[in-house]
Amino acid sequence: MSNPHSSLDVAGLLKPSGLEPRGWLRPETNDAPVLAGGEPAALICLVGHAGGAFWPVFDLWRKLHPDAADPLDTWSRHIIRPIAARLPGEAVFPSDKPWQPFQRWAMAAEGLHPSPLGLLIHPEYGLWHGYRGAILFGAEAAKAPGFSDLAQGKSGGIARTHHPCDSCEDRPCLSACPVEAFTADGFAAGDCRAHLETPEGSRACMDRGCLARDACPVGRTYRYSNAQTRFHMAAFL
Ligand code: B12
Ligand code: SF4
Ligand code: SF4
Repeated sequence: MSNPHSSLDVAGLLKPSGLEPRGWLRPETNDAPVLAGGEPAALICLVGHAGGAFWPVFDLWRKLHPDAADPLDTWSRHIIRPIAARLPGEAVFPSDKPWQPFQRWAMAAEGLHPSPLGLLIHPEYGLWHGYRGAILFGAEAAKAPGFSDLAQGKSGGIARTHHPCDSCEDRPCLSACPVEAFTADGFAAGDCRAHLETPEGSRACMDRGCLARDACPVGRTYRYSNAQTRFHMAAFL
């Protein structure tokens, strides 16, 4: 009989939603998120998407649930929680407070690096990917066959990947923002939001998405559709 606790099953369980396991890591005990019973998590599976694979599934769901608050977060809980419970694990979500360090986990699990915009850049997907949740496993569940060979490294599962920004001389992402919101001190979210409320910002960034993100040449085939981009921009504002 095939073992239900396998990485392939996580992928299979997520597949109908357009989400996928994005990477695995074994956190250090003193840095691990704590499970409901007080035990530190021994294994973490990041759940997310490359490009807009989940968009048609989510878009249909939100049309059927027009009154749902924070629809993408609500849909993500609706999809990931029952899958986590079945494995068995516990789901956590990127917008739940206190914020879990999703980007740090992704750097460890997938070997990704931050772009100058702060978003992590993937060698294949570019800036067109995100995280919708993570499944935390206790020590016992993490020993299950299929999991035990995952993420053998101390804090991360795979070697660091090629960093596309290293060979990007012109850095078009940094010159595309009309209000120069990417500063040495980080992302000037207030300047960005103020621009989005102007007629020019509404015509450009709100309608077609962040011009800086869109200026990056990496992973163009994963670029979100304009409908998805508009949804994320409206949620950001
Ligand atoms: C607060 C927050 C914001 C804030 C502030 C973001 C900021 N740049 O300061 C606001 C509302 C402005 C924001 C905006 C956006 N965000 Co945001 N945001 C978050 C959130 C909820 C918490 C971040 C946090 O503080 N975590 C707590 C710390 C402890 O976690 P951490 O992983 O260790 O954080 C480290 C990294 O973030 C890193 N880091 C952060 N910025 C930078 C910049 C550089 C240059 C470097 C080297 C490192 C670095 O340092 C942190 C400390 O270790 C995360 C989800 C999450 N839980 O992480 C999403 C998240 C970071 N956001 C995300 C996205 C997509 C966006 C937007 C593009 C939204 C949109 N319009 O579509 C914009 C982009 C703005 C931008 N250029 O940063 C994604 C990033 C995915 C990716 N590819 O990396 C995340 C992971 C959410 C998700 N569901 O996937 N966001
Ligand atoms: S435009 Fe160049 S520097 Fe900017 S995120 Fe893309 S690869 Fe990195
Ligand atoms: S959305 Fe527009 S104003 Fe905001 S950071 Fe991106 S390019 Fe700049």
